[in-house]
Amino acid sequence: MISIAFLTTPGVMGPLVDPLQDELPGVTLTSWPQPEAREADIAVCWKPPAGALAAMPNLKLIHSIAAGVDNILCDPTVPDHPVCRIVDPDLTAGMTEFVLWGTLYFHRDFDRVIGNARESIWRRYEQRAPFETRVGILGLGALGSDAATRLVDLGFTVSAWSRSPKSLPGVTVFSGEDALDPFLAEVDVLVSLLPLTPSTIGILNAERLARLPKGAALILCSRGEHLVADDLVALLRQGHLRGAILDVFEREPLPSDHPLWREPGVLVTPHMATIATPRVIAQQIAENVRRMQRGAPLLNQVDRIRGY
Ligand code: NDP
Ligand code: OXD
Repeated sequence: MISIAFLTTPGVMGPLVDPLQDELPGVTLTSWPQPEAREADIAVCWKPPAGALAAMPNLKLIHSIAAGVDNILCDPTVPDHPVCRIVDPDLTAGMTEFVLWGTLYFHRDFDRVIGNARESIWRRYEQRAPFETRVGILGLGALGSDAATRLVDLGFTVSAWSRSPKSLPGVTVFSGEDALDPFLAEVDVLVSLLPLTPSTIGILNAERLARLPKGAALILCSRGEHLVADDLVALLRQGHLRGAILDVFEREPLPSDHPLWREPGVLVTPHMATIATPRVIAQQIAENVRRMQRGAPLLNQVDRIRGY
């Protein structure tokens, strides 16, 4: 019988227990650092302790409970087993909702109106048509493509940046590092949906953010490590950038005394852009366990070389 070990931060494992037992009757579930966890065949991970996966001699499959796998691959000792992630229509729909909300927050001036309301200021801003707002999406994968398509449906002018050339109806796609600066130069609302890899860490730094037109805004939904937060704050204070919605941070939860909570123009959200349900996570893990057992190709396996 198959055995699964949870290598996660506290609180993550509990809600997965019942759905996994329903999906895989008879499965043995353990949790790191229990001694039995070392003997498990499958590791279910979110931020596994460094070195732990390398210490599991029977390990055959490493499964992220999230779309991102940076929390696993950041450990150079991770053994060379398949690593799979979560891709799900409802997870995608949740991210698209967040991106649409964030785009409208700036496009319809809610950032300004909410600030004005706190000071009882009645002020209307000139309404713009959606095509007048250029939304640029960094990353055109499972999440970025859906958000881009829905923004096109609403009439926004949409561009995107990916590593390899791509084509998506209504979206102007830029690809490769050389295309990043020209892409940024034409963006009013920049949405980050990149995976965190050695090529994308710190990508939103002073030099890149300064390429955005004056008055542009940022929606950071990817990972905190993509952003050099001090550079963002400097550009906000200089008036080059208008505002930012930050959903992800280098340190989470963001400490209550962190200055970003109080930085004018910054709205902090608690890594909630989208979240897969325990039922969906369990179904996808179980499906991959069954595939592994019968030697079938796994779903949503990441490319260890690319890092996503
Ligand atoms: P995918 O792997 O499906 O897509 C990644 C996209 O990024 C691809 O288009 C890829 O290009 C592009 N990309 C990767 N590296 C580069 C690079 N160096 N230069 C240019 N483009 C690059 O990922 P998902 O869409 O599923 O998820 C994206 C990220 O969203 C996750 O990794 C995670 O960090 C974050 N996330 C955040 C959540 C939240 O609640 N805040 C929830 C879920 C995910 P190409 O197409 O050419 O391969
Ligand atoms: C994810 C996340 O990667 O929640 O799924 O950030």
